[in-house]
Amino acid sequence: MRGFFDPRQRAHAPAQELHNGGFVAYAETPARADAILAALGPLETPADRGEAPILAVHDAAYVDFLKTGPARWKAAGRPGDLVGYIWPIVGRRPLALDRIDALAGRFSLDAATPLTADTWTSAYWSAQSVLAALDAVLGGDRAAFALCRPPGHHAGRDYLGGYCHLNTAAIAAQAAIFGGMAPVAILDVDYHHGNGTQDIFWNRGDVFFASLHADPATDYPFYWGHADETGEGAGDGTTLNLPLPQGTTRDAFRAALATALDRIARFAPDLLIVSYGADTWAGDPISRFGIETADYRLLAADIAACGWPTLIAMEGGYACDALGANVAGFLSGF
Ligand code: OKP
Ligand code: ZN
Repeated sequence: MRGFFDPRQRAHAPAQELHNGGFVAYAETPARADAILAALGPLETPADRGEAPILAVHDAAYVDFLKTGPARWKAAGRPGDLVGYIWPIVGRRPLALDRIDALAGRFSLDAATPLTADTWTSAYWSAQSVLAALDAVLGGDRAAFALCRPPGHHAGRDYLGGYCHLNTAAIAAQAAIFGGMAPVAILDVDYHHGNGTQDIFWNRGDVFFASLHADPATDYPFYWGHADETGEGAGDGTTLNLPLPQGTTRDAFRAALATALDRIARFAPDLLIVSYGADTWAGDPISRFGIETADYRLLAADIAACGWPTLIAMEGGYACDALGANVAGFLSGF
């Protein structure tokens, strides 16, 4: 299977994140990419397909904020990385404010995703990697892998959060549709709900979004991923959320996966995009499922057995010592 990664995806490295009321080392590190590369061997460097596929999903004002925000933050005399600390909560009148502090809240979901001067570059090449993998599948490959780092599934049309800035799965889905592969299904098997992907395609009838994740009653992102969220308008019924309790192990996960695959089969997609997170692994430092390394091959084989052309986009997974083996195990199932 072909895989894609650009070395510029390493540059984004915030110093710390707000976690449980204190500051801790940022969990979404460049070392994650190195661990995956060590297990898979060198991956191909993507070509530059430009900003158009990104702007087909994300608002121009948000993209401008990602590009220019860190310099404006620095120019305002702020010593640390750019991070929001005030948010326009639901019900406030919308104000088009230009202060960088206001923009940081306007364009973010949480205070755990700082921006550095390098964030845009890394997020841009993460998106280029997913687009290169998509082209491999559009060209006839059975499956392709994009080492997306930073990840994408928490980012919405105009907001960052959960270590994510550009929604790589959504960018690939939209590009696939423009490329004539439709409808598209996105299967999100990261430990956390893919709120950004769900949000982007919430009222779309041409993209099915299915997600297995820790119950948002106990886990981030809390406000999304509940079982009663099923889409609206043209997208009514094209969102499927299967929240699972902390402690979930292989067999229960596999049963939920079968439910998701069955629903996707009824949607008859031209293309499957898998948002793959290895943070479902039993030893993950920020997650609470009990999937073992050997389980990933089996789970992936269940997906592969459906026969859809498949693009696998990397999302989370924070146990660097096991990350390479977990990703390699998952890809081996294809
Ligand atoms: C990103 B991905 C809770 C901190 C939560 C955000 C988790 C983002 C996960 N104290 N931090 O889905 O793997
Ligand atoms: Zn996750």
